[in-house]
Order: sequence, then structure tokens, then C-alpha cells
Amino acid sequence: MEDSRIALPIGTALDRFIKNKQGEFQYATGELSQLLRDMALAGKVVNREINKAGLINIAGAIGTQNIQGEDQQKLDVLANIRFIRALTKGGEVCAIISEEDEEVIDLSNNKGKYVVAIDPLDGSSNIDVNVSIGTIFSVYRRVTPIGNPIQKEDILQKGDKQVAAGYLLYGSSTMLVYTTGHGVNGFTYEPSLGEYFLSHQDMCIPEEGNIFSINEGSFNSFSSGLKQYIEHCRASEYTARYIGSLVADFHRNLLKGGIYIYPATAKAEKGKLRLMYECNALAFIIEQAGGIASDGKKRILDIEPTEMHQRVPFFVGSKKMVEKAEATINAV
Ligand code: AMP
Ligand code: P6P
Repeated sequence: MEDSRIALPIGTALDRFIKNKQGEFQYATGELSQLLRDMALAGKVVNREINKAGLINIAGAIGTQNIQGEDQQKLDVLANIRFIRALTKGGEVCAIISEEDEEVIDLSNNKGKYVVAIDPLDGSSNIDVNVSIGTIFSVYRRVTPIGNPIQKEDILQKGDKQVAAGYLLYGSSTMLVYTTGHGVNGFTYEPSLGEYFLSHQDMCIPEEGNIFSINEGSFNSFSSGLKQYIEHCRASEYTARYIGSLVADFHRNLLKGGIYIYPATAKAEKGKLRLMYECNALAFIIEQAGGIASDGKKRILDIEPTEMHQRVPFFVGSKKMVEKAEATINAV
């Protein structure tokens, strides 16, 4: 009997995929490969802790707030520690921008070639209600000479300078999805083997879709143009899907087609999402998958950052849907 009928291939392991891709860059030293492995390892540890959240005392808030004034959940802080520790031990990173830390984290590793911007656990308020949550990260090459202390220009780089970007989705299964500028690939974690396996090769978002993801509870504070676009979605009988967890909404729309919008609202006059460690990474991924991402007017990856935690309005997803939203909003 043919082997594959009794033993289905399990797909390419992440480690082999990373190694194969490195081989396409003859001058590569292996530093980016190691950084990607460090992120994957931390993702396994965070995944384990999330899956225990209902059973041991690591769910819930810890009574402190982050720079954004948001209640920190225990797992927010745990995830932050895990990723910082993994990147510190990996030795490839000189600095980290984290949603959970007001100041840049200087790893005092001036030989490190890369800077990482990370939201260690996005959507963490959903942990207690068992809704999928995620980690979002961007990787930049430092611009000042290696061996010297990091400078501001190493930290505040435009999104189009990203070397890599990805997210981990802790959902019905845990996935790592990332790009290094040559397409988007998704890996599903197999806990029994402790390894991620290629499950979604060359991911592409449909150019058109019929899912719109926005918190319509803020409808009254939307601009008139945005109200018109939402009314267009309703009249077109699109499906409204918004689970309050950016990575989960983004991932579904990436697979099925759709648009995710977090606009300026009365409560968040520049929008809620952060440019450096949420929007830039997802914008890089969506462009690599054939979609687009803007602040309603300007390409996200072209926005010159002015501060680490700055917020921007975020429109991301299927090319034709985002274009239609931009045209509607900017017509009034
Ligand atoms: P490195 O010398 O390892 O820092 O790699 C130098 C450059 O080669 C990186 O910034 C990437 O553009 C590319 N590269 C190296 N390794 C990989 C990989 N595993 N996957 C994709 N691109 C890679
Ligand atoms: P709202 C979670 O806090 C988050 O950053 C995203 O994951 C999510 O899409 C959004 O905020 C939800 O915010 O204001 O609609 O509850």
C-alpha cells in the first residue's frame, strides 16, 4: 500500500522552513532565523499559559495600568516577560518596543542587529471569556552602526522598513503567521509534538469580500463618510463580524476576505490601535498577501512615526473593500 495512504505527510516544520528560506540569502548569517525561532519559542510558552488560564490563578487583572491607561491582565505581563526573555536570550535584538512598557527596552546588546516592536498579548480582556487572542510583532534592522548604543532613529522607523512581521493567534488552534517580504505563510502548532507545521502556504486575501469588522456601538461618533460606508455594507447585506480581538478578526478576514476598521471615535480621536506594534505589522502582512492598509487616507507603511505609542485610524483588508471605504470617506 502506498506510504502516503497509511502515513499522511505532516507538512514542513517551521524550523526547516526558516532554514530553507535562509538558504535563499547567501550572505545571511542566521541572525534573523534565530530571531524568528525565538519568537516561535516564546509563543509556545505563552500558548501553554493561556491554555491554563481558566485553571490556575493567572487570569484577570493585576490592578495596574499600562502606558495606554488600560488595565493590565496577568497574562499581558506574563506574555511580555516571556517575549522579552526569549529575545534577550536569543541575542539577535538590541532593543524592544512593547505595548506594556512606556520606554524602549534597551537590551544592552549593542551587537544585536535587530529591533522588535511587539504587542505581547492583544485582546487580553477577552482571556476571561475564552475568546481568541494574539501576539503581534514587527522586526526592523537597526540603522545606527552595530556596536554603538541604540539611538532614537533605530526605534522610530517607518513600517516600510520592516524586515519581518507576524502574529501568533491563540485560537481553536495556535498559529504563527509571518512574512519577511516574500509572501505570507501560516504555521499551525501541534502541542503533542511541540512544533509548528506549515499549514497555510503563500496566504493571499481575496481582492473582494463581504465581511466588515467594526465596533458599530460607536456608530454615532463616526464621520459622516464612514457612516455612509457602513450603510453601504449593510445595504450590500455584508456579514458583520467583530469579536473584539484584532488578530482573530484580521486572520479571519485574511482567509475569507473582508475589512477591519478601527476609526477615530469620540473616545479615541486618533483611533485606538498603535502604529508601531499593531498596525505596521498587520499592514506589512496584508500587503504581502495582496491587500491594503491605510489610516483612511495614507498607506500605513508610509506613516513617519513620531512617538512609540502613537495611535492611528486603521483600515485593513481586501483591496477593493478598503479602496471603497477610502473613496466613500474622502468623498464628503
Ligand atoms: P541575517 O544575516 O541572518 O540577519 O539575514 C540577513 C537578511 O537576509 C535578513 O534581513 C533577511 O532579509 C534575509 N534572511 C535571512 N534569513 C532569512 C530567513 N530565515 N527567512 C527570510 N529571510 C531571511
Ligand atoms: P473596542 C483589544 O483591546 C483591541 O486592541 C483589539 O484587539 C480589538 O479589535 C479592539 O481593541 C476592540 O476595541 O473599542 O471595539 O472594544
